[in-house]
Amino acid sequence: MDTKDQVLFFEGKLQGSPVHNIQRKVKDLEGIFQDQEAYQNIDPETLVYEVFSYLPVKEGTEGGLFFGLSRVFPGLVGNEYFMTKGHFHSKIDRGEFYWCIEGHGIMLLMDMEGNTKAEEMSPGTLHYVPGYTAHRMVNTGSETLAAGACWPSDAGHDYEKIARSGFTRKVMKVNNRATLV
Ligand code: S6P
Ligand code: ZN
Repeated sequence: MDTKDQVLFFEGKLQGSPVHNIQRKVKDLEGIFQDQEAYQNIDPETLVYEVFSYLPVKEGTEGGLFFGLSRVFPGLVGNEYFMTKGHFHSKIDRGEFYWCIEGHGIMLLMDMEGNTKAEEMSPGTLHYVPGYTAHRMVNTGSETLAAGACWPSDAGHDYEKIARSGFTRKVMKVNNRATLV
């Protein structure tokens, strides 16, 4: 068997020659966190999350699937937990599955009217992101929050809407507890 292009997904890692890695540092997340002063005071090189992805077909292909592993590190910007940028899909009706494999956090889901739903993430929880729904992972724990994800290869990412108006609710540390505000 030819193992050159084999992809392995175990022990919280996605490995193999076809796997891509993207890192998002504090300096890449301008405008995402609320507390600007706290944001400016964090080392811009601090790693907030990384995404490993396996894209077996060309981006935009109809009918294919992509696979990813997102790892959000523990941390805070002011009182706001480290989280992913969050996005709608460019083909906005496209859905996605996420499942948590490590750590604790919240999957924030927001529809186009701005209604937000928060789903608790812990190892084994499964999360369906319907179409027309922005999604973001928030690490409320003290370890890395890791989740696998699978989405259609023609979904794309629309970060613009979130950059413009954000999510209507945020997950903050209030009295030592994760609170939706
Ligand atoms: C792709 C899927 C994930 C995210 C990843 C990072 O549709 O939802 O792979 O890309 O969790 O989040 P973001 O918002 O920075 O793309
Ligand atoms: Zn997505």
